[in-house]
Amino acid sequence: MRPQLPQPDQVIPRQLLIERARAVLAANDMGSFFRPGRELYPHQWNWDSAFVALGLAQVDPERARVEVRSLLEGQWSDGMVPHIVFHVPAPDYTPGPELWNSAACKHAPEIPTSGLTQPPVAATAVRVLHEASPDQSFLEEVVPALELWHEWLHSERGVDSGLIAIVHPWEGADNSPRFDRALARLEVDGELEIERTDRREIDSSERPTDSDYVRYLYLVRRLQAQDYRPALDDWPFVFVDLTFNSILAAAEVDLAWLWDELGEDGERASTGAARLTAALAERWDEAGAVYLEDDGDSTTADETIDAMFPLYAGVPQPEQARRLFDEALWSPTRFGPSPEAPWPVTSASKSSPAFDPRRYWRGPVWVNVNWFFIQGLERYGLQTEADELRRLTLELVSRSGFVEYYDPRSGGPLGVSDFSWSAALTLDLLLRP
Ligand code: 9WN
Repeated sequence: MRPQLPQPDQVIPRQLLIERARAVLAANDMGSFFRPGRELYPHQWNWDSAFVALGLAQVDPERARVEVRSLLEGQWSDGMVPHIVFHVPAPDYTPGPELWNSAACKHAPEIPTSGLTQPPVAATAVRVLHEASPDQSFLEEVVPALELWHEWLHSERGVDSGLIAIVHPWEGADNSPRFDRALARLEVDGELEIERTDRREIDSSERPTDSDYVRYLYLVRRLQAQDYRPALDDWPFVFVDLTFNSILAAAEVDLAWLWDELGEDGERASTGAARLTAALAERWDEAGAVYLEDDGDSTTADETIDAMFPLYAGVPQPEQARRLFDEALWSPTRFGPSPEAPWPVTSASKSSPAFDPRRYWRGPVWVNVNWFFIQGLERYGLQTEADELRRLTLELVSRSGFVEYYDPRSGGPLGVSDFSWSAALTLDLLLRP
């Protein structure tokens, strides 16, 4: 029997939802960039800005273009687009520019930035933007920069399988249980060296632990000593993140499409997409109906959404996509709706001992994650399934507002309130034809 799903009794009218989403974005607009949220995130984050540009494509494409330009202002000369760009001083955020000290690094731009990157959503955002509001000169301006970033990901972070690796949890879903084992292997001693501003306004039960933070900062210190360019064979945290790789695979297809719009050959990007897709396909696990990570068996203890992300990049065969939906994404014991936790998609499997429905990437529902899976399901023609996930996602934001993440049991708000990407992706879900 199907679990009892929340009924749309509290859904607010579509027009009002659009207005509320736009109001959240207006409040987070810092002029040249959007902060992710007022309480915690005063700077520009990489994939947050791409999501904002993607959502704004339908309502304010000019502002969306400004967002992409300002993100690319932080690009390093070797191609990396950093995970944070510090456009303005904001002493209330740690770790801030002084910890990263990008000025000391060979490839860094003038503007202070972090030394890591984040999932490359920007090419996808630029494609959505161009489809909504074509602007050839904007493409001429930004496509070469995106090309450089993607090339850098392959050359700097490529591993033997053809996939790419991340070198810090901040390049992915911070405290996801999928990083636990790799983080536990680090030989770290010492105390937390900074005051954590993240817990001033957000309850500590919703954020990463101190033990996680000690490890994050230990990695930053060591990276800094190497200009943030570690040799992968000599680095203690090399994680082949399927989420990152799936997002890159889809973004490569979008980048090739953008080159085509410019009348140029996007051969490198198409080849990159094909290589990633083929390597991801190798990770299919027939028994678990999901994809396996490098760092162990994703059907064991710490299974997370990572195991399903190749759906977004169109990696599964149609029959594998069907199984992935039935047996994992919508399974009441894994990521789907269940009587106790009716809101999908949980960021960690409910069967995982690490599942924690309130703590950040360890169980709560995220709007961006749902957005990725909606795109994936639609790609496979699983329209009823995509529509149901879209309906539940819209109902969640209607009930609880555009917050950072949601408790899958109650649908209640968690983390930062008035969170930019939750608002922006709602606009996309509601308005993109
Ligand atoms: C560290 C801004 C960012 C998101 C990340 C999310 C979180 C920062 C944090 O917030 O990361 O970069 O303080 O934990 O994990 O995905 O981009 O919204």
